[in-house]
Amino acid sequence: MKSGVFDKKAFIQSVRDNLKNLYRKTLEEADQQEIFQAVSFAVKDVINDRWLATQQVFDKEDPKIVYYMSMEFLMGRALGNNLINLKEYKEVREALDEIGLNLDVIEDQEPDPALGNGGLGRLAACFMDSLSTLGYAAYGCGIRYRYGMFKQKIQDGFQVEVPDNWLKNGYPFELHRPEYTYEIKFGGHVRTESREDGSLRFVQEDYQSVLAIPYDMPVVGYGNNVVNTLMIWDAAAKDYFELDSFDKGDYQKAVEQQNLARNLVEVLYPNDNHVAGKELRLKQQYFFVSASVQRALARYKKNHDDIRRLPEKVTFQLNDTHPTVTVAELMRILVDEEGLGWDEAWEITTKTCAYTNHTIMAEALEKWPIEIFQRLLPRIYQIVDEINRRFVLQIQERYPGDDGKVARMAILYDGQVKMAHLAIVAGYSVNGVARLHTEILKNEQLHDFYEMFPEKFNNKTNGITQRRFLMHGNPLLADWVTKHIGDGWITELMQLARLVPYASDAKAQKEFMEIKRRNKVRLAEYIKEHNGIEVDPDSIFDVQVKRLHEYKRQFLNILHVMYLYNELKANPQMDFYPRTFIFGAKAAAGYRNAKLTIKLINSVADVINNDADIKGKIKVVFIEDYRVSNAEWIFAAADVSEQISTASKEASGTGNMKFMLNGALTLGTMDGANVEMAEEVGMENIFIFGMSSEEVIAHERNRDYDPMQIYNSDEGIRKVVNQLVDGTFSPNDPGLFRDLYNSLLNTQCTQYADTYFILKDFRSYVDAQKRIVEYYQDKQAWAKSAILNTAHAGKFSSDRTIQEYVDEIWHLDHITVPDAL
Ligand code: DL6
Repeated sequence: MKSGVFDKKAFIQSVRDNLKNLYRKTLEEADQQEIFQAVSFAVKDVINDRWLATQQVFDKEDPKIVYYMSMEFLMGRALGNNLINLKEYKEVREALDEIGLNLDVIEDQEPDPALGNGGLGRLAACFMDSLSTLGYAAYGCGIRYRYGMFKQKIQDGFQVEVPDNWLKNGYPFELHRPEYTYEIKFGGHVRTESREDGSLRFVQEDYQSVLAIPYDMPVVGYGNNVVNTLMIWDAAAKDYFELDSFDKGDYQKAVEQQNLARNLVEVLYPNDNHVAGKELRLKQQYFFVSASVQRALARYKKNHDDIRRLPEKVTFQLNDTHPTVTVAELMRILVDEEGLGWDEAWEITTKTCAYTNHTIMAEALEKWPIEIFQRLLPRIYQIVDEINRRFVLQIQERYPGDDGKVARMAILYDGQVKMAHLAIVAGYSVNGVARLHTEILKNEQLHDFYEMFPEKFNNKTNGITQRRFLMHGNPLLADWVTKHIGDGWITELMQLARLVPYASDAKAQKEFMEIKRRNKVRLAEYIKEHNGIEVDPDSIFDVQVKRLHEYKRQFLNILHVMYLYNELKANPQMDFYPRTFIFGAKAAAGYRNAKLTIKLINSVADVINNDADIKGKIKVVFIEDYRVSNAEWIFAAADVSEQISTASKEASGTGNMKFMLNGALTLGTMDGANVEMAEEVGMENIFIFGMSSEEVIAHERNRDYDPMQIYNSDEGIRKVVNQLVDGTFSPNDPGLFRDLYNSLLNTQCTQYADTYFILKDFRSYVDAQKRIVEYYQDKQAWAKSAILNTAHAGKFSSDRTIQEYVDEIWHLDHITVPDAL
């Protein structure tokens, strides 16, 4: 298959050849997994030509490169996405069709590479897609976890975690690169010796070491021949290869090094917006950071003699604080290996590293006990200690006598290493991920730092890639959009605004809603197959899919479902428009209340779905194992998108944007990027409820919120809260949901009761839900709003976000890759 010109015959031949070479089988003998592998290798063949061509452009033009440092890349399946970006999706589908193969079935064989938890990891994947599509040189740097995000099974309504062995059949889109192996050192101690010129040299001794070996994955740009690289690191024991230690009888050390290597990359920590503070996690961080920085510097040094000019060609973007040791590792290499003085090294480092903050949740702020940090990374600790010493002097000079400032801002304090402080002090840019979030960082969370370094702070509102979340996930709507405004939106999403006139056009409305219905039928079939539940495609599909976290308030949603059910039970004849409430969420394995909320949703579903009295007017569905691949179908089918976090808590959200792009109307709080979505689409096309972030922050500051008052004065609320403990939804174990009940009312249980203001926002949420149902019944008005949501989603493309990072932070050079030979 030649790039640009799709040759059907050659492609089929390539698939047949691959089957022969990989499995010694004919097309007729191969199973679907084998066919997936063979098709993927045929596609990779085309990608490799462009990948090579891109590398040649890198070598020739020497563009500045961004290294996107991230513990997580939630890539999702690659085959379909690669075909789309190669602009050969339809051609390949037809070619396969001719030989009796179905591309949907083949795509379904691919494991869902889930090297990430949720929003942060998926954002990194969207950014890689946009970097390639916009023609900028980039490496994603991460870890090749053997087991990604766990697979979720629901058993008896409870979440059960099952390991995700995504590599078991081999992954066709990765390339093993042992020639770029690096050694990473842990532990031991640091010896100081004098150089000839009198300066000091620091030598780490008695350490344990591990080899980092990269696997490269191609990231294909849309229709432009650019292929960037995601390099994810595997670990191997050094002595396992050299067998030296065995020879010397140092068997114990060899075994330890093997164990270290095996454990390091074994599993992704399944926590979203929460740190567990495990030693192994810090090892993972240093492991991939050290390897990536070494590879980046080796690449730079291949073509440049002067390390002082590194910032002209290299920038490291730290995706949250997880890769913050980048700062100290770069200092270590510059000082210890390149022989630079501290000031020179610091000058380079602080022009090369930039930091993105993704959360204000206190439990997600990374702090490492000094004891662990120093023991695992003795030389890195010395460097952090020196950075801290100098920074504290700076604070004291600026705020003489203000010990509070030092206490709040120091990097090392109270026996802890505060990673966000290190990232801010060393970073040349600090950005939040939505305007409101950035303002909260500046005015509340990071106010002291903002006061000291206002020039570092900036906002980059998140975005999503339309190639995956419209073209691939919703081909019917993608074609409809193209039919009306041409295909420019695929790379310039702002062009969607040209759909605005169609929002009032009866024919366009009918077509748009017909597409929505077909997507609802597709999802209804999925639900029937996976949950055994019949749902009515003409009911309102009200959807909340995201990680399960108390601040995201799935609990509020299900309490409202219980409330509606009570109303309908009390008055079965009432006018009631059929509703289907769809949930999908994974909870961190050790997060009790989150897991209990999943059980509650499933228990409520059991009772309501099986209650003949309500005649199927309410259905509740919990979709098992919510992940990138089924998400694409869910976004396409939603009427209502639930974005109901407690205002101020959701940094941005990106699911909200995917729903909007697919024509769902948002039911949300003024939180994260919802604020900017409302601004784009207009308040008449979005349903906003609940307290503002200012109100929430004021209550938190004054500690004056009392949920018991609401419970005592509102009968409807009291009834649903009591149902948590009276056995209505858990007749065999009435105490099952007591912890959830306590979280609302009992101050003993959390810092304060109802931390996330569920009862406070409950009535406002009920009202917004009522408005939605009324509005939905005005078919024309709804269709108009739905089209306007798609039409105004242009701002939320990750292409726009990346262009802003390039213009305002990274200053990368644009590259053009010619057609491969
Ligand atoms: O920026 C991506 C994504 C935001 O859209 C979410 O609002 C935010 O919760 C999430 N943050 C994290 C932080 N995790 N840690 N640490 O996942 O980032």
